[in-house]
Amino acid sequence: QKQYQYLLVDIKGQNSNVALVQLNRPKALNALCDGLMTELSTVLESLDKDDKIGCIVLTGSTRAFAAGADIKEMQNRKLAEVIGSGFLDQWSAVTRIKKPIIAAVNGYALGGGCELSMMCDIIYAGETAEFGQPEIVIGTIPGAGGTQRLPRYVGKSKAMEIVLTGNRINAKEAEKFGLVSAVFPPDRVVDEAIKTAEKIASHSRIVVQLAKEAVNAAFETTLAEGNRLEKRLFHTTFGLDDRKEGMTAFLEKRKPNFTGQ
Ligand code: CO8
Repeated sequence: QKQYQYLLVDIKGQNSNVALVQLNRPKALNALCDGLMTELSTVLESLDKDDKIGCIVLTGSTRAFAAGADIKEMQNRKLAEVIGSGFLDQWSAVTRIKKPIIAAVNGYALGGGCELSMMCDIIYAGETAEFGQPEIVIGTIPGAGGTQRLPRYVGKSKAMEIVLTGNRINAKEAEKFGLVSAVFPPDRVVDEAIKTAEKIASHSRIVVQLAKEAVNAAFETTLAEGNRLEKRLFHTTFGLDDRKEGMTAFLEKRKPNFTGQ
């Protein structure tokens, strides 16, 4: 296995087709420094290209998924410098990954940590997880989608409350508001995420990619445009061997053998 400074990367699942990426900067509660985010985007991009991998699980530690962007790194930055250097531009790499990413969140998911979890496609939480956008408390505002993705998950009033007060919400609340899709005991979250990832990885890779693209369009465009794109992507599946194989296997009452073609 390749060694990283801020990450642990492992291959999981009965068919070794799930990648588990663990943020590993325990001394700073996985604060997302430049080096960590650069490593993370490089690793995700290489997993995206790896034919053996069908789904990615992203997790942190029991204490923290990630406690935000690195405040030490930001403390003395000036306006011209952050604009000029495109400060934290590399974060958007996470949103360009074509394979599904499941965030398995234990402990703090704050600021950039909450935003990172929202860039993923599914969020599972441990019972002790806490989500929040506390940027306002330190004199700034969310900068990696917190003001844009959070309202799409939880609605305006709740998002405003979270962004304007800096208060944290717990896992149960996050589930109730629609931010996370399931809550598990802390020691089960990663395993449950891997189980779901294995299920996803058992489907056709290429069709999974089209499905992710279609659902994501729901957050980017109008209903009419989104439906038009969905229809075209649906039609596109008819150009794939895997579509024919899936339907044929169903009718022959056997398991499909997908090739990703
Ligand atoms: N950055 C740097 N270091 C951190 C961070 C952070 N975000 N969070 C915690 N740490 C460090 C602490 O400084 C401390 O280090 P040391 O031991 O050297 O003093 C260590 O981690 C442990 O932290 P605490 O002692 O504070 O642990 P507690 O259990 O007492 O508290 C908390 C845990 C509640 C999580 C607390 O650490 C905290 O409030 N952290 C800051 C949370 C926060 O404000 N996050 C938002 C940061 S701003 C942001 O994310 C902007 C995102 C913009 C993204 C833009 C992308 C384009």
